[in-house]
Amino acid sequence: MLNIVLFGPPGAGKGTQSQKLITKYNLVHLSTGDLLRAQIAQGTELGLTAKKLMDEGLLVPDAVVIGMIGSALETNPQAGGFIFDGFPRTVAQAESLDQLMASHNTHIGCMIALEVQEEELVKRLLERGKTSNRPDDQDETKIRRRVTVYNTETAQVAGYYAAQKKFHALNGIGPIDDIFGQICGLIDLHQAAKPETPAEATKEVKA
Ligand code: B4P
Repeated sequence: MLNIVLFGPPGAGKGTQSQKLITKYNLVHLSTGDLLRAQIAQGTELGLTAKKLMDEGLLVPDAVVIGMIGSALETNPQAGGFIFDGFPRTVAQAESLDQLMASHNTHIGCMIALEVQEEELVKRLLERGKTSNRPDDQDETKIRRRVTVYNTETAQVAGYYAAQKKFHALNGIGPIDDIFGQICGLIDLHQAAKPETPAEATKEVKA
């Protein structure tokens, strides 16, 4: 099973690359941003609470997003693997994801981080804001707050995966297809080097 965390600041290209990756590797795309926006669109209580925080560029509480990911894993029992986009965003979320993966007899294979500087992020998100109807994309102050939240609360998640030797960083600036090619190169190397599941790893050790 191939489980990948796609990481990076807001606007780094996570959603964009996820769309291409799910087709090539037949993965289920789990974007906490998309799941939260679906709750907002349905007008649920969770969505109403999340909207206030998201519109201000702040993180939604860990328990909310962890619960959503847990439910999404339950509803996709046949998945060949998952791409986690925008999750985990805190170390507490990363720890919970490891527990959830273990409870499904699988694990995170690798984290791929897209590195993009703040001015480029602001430019991309303001551009997207012209058509996305997302309040968090339409105001430069809010976009910069999201980048600050990333730097103060989320960036440390990279260290969590680096400690497990699962962290890889790529330059997220350049043509989308070139970046996609580099991500695929990393995934293919990872798949060639590692057994797919802990169960298979055990088999391999015994053989
Ligand atoms: P998300 O929905 O995750 O949104 P995002 O960080 O803006 O990234 P996204 O994937 O959409 O953009 P992409 O980089 O692909 O989060 C929104 C909010 O939800 C958060 O602020 C938070 O409030 C809440 N939230 C979500 N997950 C949470 C969690 N786990 N915990 C707590 N709160 C959570 O693309 C951006 C733009 O760049 C696009 O227009 C794209 O076309 C363009 N682009 C991409 N690649 C490019 C390239 N190579 N060159 C030029 N442009 C490019």
